[in-house]
Amino acid sequence: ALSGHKQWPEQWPASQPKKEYDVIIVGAGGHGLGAAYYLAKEHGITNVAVIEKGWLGGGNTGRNTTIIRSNYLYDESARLFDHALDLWDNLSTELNYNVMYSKRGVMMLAHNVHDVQSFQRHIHANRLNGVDNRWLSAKEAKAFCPPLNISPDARYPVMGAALQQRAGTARHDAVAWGYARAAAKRGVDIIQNCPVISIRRGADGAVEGVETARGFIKAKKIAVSAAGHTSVVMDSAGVRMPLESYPLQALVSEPIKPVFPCVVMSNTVHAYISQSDKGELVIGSGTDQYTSYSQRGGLPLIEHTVAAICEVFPIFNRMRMLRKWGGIVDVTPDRSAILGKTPVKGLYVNCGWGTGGFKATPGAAHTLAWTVAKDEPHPINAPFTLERFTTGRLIDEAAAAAVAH
Ligand code: FAD
Ligand code: PYC
Repeated sequence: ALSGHKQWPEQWPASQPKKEYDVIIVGAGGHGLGAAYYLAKEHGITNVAVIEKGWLGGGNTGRNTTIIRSNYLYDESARLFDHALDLWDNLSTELNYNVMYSKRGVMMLAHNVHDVQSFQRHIHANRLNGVDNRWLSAKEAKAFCPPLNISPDARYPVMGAALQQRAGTARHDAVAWGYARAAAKRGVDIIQNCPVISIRRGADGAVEGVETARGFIKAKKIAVSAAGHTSVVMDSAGVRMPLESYPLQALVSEPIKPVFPCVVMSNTVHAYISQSDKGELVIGSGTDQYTSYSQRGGLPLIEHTVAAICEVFPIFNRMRMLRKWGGIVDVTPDRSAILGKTPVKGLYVNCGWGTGGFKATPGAAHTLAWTVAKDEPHPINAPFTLERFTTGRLIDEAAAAAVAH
């Protein structure tokens, strides 16, 4: 640091766009960068550009509360999220970059009979799928997380909790940086500050390339991984997506000594909390109630969330909050992702992760790379089609998404 960072090696080169690529990925979040990495590493496809309108990792990847878990209800989701968890296990070694994956356990609080029944259903479904999840009484929940208020007089009494011990958190920026560095080392171009304005299609309907702020770039295949802006980018290719974009907000407190050993989520009170390795409490809300592309969101949501946190964890009553921010999340009608081919030849999409795609990053990226390379669904992403909204074969994960929206 005393060198003013002048002697620090470059992590990835600032690439200039070439005229043509085999694959262009729109969006340098964890999902897009990860897909580029797996395309290069597992499929030998290195003539790839990841094109980002801002700075890499500056979208939801760098704005999320980093909760990683796989306790979803349906078999399709269990396979996808558990595949991601398997990849998380070894990601730091794989990328030679410490993504600080910490399996500190995610506990979901039940505050009423509906919560108890719903979580117990999830626990049974998870265990049938080999996903770890177990029921804790209120006392056991407090033993696992001592700051928890389990008084029966509490405004939101705790009736028990579901605990996924293998779940936890990771350092979000490191995920983007690690994938970026590893992809660039294998020849991928990462082009920042270059908005994709539209996707151009030829007379036969297949993709031809992208119009960008720095001119037209030709590509045989295009994968859109643009999170909250996916519907806009896809619209330019003539594909209407079943997505709504909402702000989702988070905030952090001033840093304090370690007091909070795990992650706690409460869907009913619309709040979730963990403590970062820097000491800040990391807190998040439900989505704003209106669609918007503003990356900030409304203050009433934050007030509601902080009030709920103070009720459930009275020891935090006098904490000061340092900063808050928002990201734009892309929500599907069944709260599950859309991941794979589209009706347009050469066009692929990875979106609809809504409030919960960080945990899926390695799994989504890994299976998307497979689909782009082979032009066919991966067995794990095969159910997550765009067509399910016309066939009706939905994967309704509204309850497991856990964040109010
Ligand atoms: P992003 O990281 O958003 O990347 C998409 C990129 O596309 C962006 O960098 C954007 O700038 C770029 N882009 C968009 N349009 C264009 C264009 N036209 N041209 C070029 N580039 C473009 N998930 C969890 O699993 N756990 C959590 O705890 C969690 N908490 C969250 C808390 C908040 C406050 C928010 C906002 C989200 C949270 N999520 C969480 C959701 C998670 O962050 C996202 O689902 C995930 O990060 C999506 O990753 P991505 O790579 O697809 O998107
Ligand atoms: O999907 O686990 C999640 C999550 C937590 C906070 C926001 N999303």
